[in-house]
Amino acid sequence: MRASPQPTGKPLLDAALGHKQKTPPVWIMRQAGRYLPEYREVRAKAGSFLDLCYTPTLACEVTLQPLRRFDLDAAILFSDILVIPDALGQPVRFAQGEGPVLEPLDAKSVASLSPEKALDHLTPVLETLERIKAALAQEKTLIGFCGAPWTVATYMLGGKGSSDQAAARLFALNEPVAFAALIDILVEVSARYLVAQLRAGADMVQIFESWALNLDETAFRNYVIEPNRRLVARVRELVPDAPITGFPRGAAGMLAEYAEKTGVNVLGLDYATPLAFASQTLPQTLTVQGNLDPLRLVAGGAQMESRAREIVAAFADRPHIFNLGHGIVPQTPIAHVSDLLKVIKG
Ligand code: 1CP
Repeated sequence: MRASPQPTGKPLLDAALGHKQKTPPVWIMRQAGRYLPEYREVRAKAGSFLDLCYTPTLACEVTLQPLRRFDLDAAILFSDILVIPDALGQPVRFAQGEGPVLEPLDAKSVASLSPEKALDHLTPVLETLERIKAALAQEKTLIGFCGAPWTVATYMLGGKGSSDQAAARLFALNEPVAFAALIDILVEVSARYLVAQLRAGADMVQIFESWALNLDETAFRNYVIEPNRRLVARVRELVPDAPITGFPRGAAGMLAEYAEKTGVNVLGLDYATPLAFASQTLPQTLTVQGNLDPLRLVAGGAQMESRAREIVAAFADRPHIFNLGHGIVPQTPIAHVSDLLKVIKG
């Protein structure tokens, strides 16, 4: 178990470092986004979604928007996990109302990715972090992030989001050499990217493994745990003690093994994770993050408030960061977010 450094005065970072807080600090996955009219306004004038990600003044502005409305304990860099394929020379475009579209890789095209130039392409994202850091109140935590190698690979191999990741799962089985080469590239580039984010002002970083679903235990160990373990280790070679959150969505019975083998400080729980299971199987010194169903926030009212209280009570014996169990959705009423924060913060 890692020794906890001294408290920093930033409640969310302190919870991540293992210091239990009186009330759980809160942030909301995808807290900048389409449920906010001020986001939609900036998004409309930015041009494409990636133009927004690569324009530091605008990306900084939308990062800070949710903190002006709500008493959140962290800002999360406004960007996307798919800037990595874009930076590797596999262009990404976001079709209106459709999500990401890429030209899928085959075994040969893996070799033509350009990891050496990737970080140059991401300079505007690092400038965004510097701007956010300069504008953010002292007690707020700044979170950087990337997608985990497997999750990013599912988009690079499938060319779009999918519910079963079949293209990537088959590629891994049929083309093991090219798959391993792709994962190696993603581990190294993502590690250098996270290190650059920490140096540009991020207090901590989150690895989004959004597609840890649909994998048997052997595949889970090979595609999820091992690359996440290598990514965490590589970041800490360059920034010792870097505070890192892992969010392996859908990990279910593999959660404890994921946390133990990767060495993350914080384990993000999706909303399907039963509270009693989490508190019984995860070590009490591990910080947990989560895990309200985003649709409970859409519906709001008494059901939302009682479930939020159950989550807080279930993790009262350990460091806990309150969050949703996946991203906030565009149809969420803004008033429900304020109601939720009142329940958590009293
Ligand atoms: O037009 C728009 O405004 C596009 C909507 C949008 C937004 C607001 C996309 C497209 N990405 C983002 C920002 C984003 N993406 C953030 C910003 C910081 C925040 O406020 O939280 C973050 C952290 C992400 C991360 C991300 N992108 C993930 C991991 C988290 C998760 O939700 O599981 C994933 C899977 C993506 C891919 C992606 N980008 C955008 C969409 C619609 C998707 C999902 C596509 C799919 O369902 O497969």
